[in-house]
Amino acid sequence: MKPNPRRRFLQLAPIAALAGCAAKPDEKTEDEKLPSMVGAPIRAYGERSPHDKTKRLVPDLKRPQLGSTRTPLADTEGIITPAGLHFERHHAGVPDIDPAKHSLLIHGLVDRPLVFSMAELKRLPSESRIHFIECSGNSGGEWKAPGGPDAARSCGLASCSEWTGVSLKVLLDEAGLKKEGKWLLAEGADACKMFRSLPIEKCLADCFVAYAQNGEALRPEQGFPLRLMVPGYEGNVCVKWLRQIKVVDVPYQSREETSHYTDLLPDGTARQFSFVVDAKSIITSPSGGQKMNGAGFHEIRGLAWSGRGRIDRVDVSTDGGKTWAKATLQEPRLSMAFTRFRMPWQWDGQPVEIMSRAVDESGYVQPTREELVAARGVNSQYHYNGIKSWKIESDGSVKGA
Ligand SMILES: Nc1nc2c(c(=O)[nH]1)N[C@H]1C(S)=C(S)[C@@H](COP(=O)(O)O)O[C@H]1N2
Ligand SMILES: [Mo]
Repeated sequence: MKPNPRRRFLQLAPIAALAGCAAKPDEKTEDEKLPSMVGAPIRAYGERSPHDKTKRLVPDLKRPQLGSTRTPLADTEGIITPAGLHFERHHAGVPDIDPAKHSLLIHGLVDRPLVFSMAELKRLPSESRIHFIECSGNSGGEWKAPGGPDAARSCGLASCSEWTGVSLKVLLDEAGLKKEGKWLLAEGADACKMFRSLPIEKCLADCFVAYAQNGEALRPEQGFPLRLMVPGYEGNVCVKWLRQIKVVDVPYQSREETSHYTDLLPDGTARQFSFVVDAKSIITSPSGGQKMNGAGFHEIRGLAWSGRGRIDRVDVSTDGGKTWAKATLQEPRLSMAFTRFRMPWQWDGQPVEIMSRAVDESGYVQPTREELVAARGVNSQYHYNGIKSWKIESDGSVKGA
């Protein structure tokens, strides 16, 4: 019977001397050549292998406190972003907060204003959920100049973690919400005193204050000791170093709601409070900056997410958008979390353009750049979710298209 070539992914040449059947008696077999070594001693907190050099993308800024670092999406697997690679975005640097001295004030339109210490928060009923955070400025460069060179630069202001904490509903029930309370202001303890207004329905539905990330305390960059999690909404509302929540009757038009995070439309009006993250996807492998090591089998891998719920489908095109095939989605598919997609592919070594298109459970289809620009113009720096393509040259190099 002829071997089925489709069964073998890589056409590797077999090794000469197999275990136990060396060609000559004085020659070492392949398994005898495998090295052995005495290991390093035990340690109290694990570190990565020194051979793993994966890093966040850190721009060279004069005032890094105002900046952001990006997740190297092309070098992450599955759906969880390791805490040390979670993107960071802050407007006044990372404060050093002693959790023993930190508290959360809840006041405004409530029956009983309350202050919770961290220890008191941890006594309350807890929950853990996996959610992405995406900065509204992610992919902002693609509005004016599509072609972001790699996955980190084009899309790295998005990450996904398991977050643990207490639901806002539990906290607001303790304080007793007054019926005039329709919005909530959440404020951080960093120097910019960043605050955002959030509609009370969303707060009661699924928001929570998180003190843990991927099984351990939040990292300082992610808001240690406490942050707000607003699943599916633009990252900016997930206020870090959370210190007060005030229940109010109307949105307060904060700096982040007026000068930032609004989209100037072609007719001169602005799109404001566009909280929900629209469905988006990106192929992380092969992606810009990588080099294909030869024609033949390659697995196309990528990430998709939506603020409207689960990802229903991801289509992949390997012919510049002419035809599309359904990718396999990693289970479980979680609501408002990263979803990993995969597709086997035989590359014939010819130049091609590859791209992905996410569809979420609400039926929303990720738009092409042309469709997005037709609807919103090119004035905005925020909320870009157009289809991203990569160009593969015949030498195997991959570039942003
Ligand atoms: N207090 C405070 N919260 C903040 C910010 C900030 O500067 N200060 N940045 C916001 C922005 S713009 C984003 S996108 C997210 C980023 O969260 P991360 O740094 O954990 O990725 O935090 C939000 N929360
Ligand atoms: Mo952001």
